[in-house]
Amino acid sequence: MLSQKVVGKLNEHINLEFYSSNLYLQMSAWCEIKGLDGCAAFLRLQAREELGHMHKLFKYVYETGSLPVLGDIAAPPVEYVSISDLFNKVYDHECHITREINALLNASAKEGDLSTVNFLQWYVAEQHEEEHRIQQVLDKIRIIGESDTGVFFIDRAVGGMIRK
Ligand code: OFO
Repeated sequence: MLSQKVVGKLNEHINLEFYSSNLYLQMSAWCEIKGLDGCAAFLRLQAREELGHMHKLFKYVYETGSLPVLGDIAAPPVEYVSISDLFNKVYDHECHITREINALLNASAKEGDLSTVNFLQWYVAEQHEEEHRIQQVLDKIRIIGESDTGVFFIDRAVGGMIRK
């Protein structure tokens, strides 16, 4: 049984994961129309994973006898200046999500809700992995450079990072 406070925060986080999925799907469209199909595929997969994170939370809330509630989801931005601008925004967003997960975990611990603390450990590990993966993308962009040819090789490198 979850406290109302924890349920409210879990529901807020369900929406954030939904937003993350929409954000990355929208970013994939920007990449597609620029001919960056490797980056687009990387972001589409990321969008699917975020949807999975949302469903995992949704299931946890109803499995513990509470009602998951979907709220309004803001529209994501549609324009980016460059591929580095886009991936810097992915990185900033992931850092934001990490802070939110940490706050959620701390709030659950304060409520003495050890089941939710335990459940959220998976998200802590996932955030670590995602921040690292996006940092790797930013490293590749920095090393290769964003000349026209550079962007071609960045796209190939990012496409090659897709997890099978
Ligand atoms: Fe949902 O994994 Fe990052 O944001």
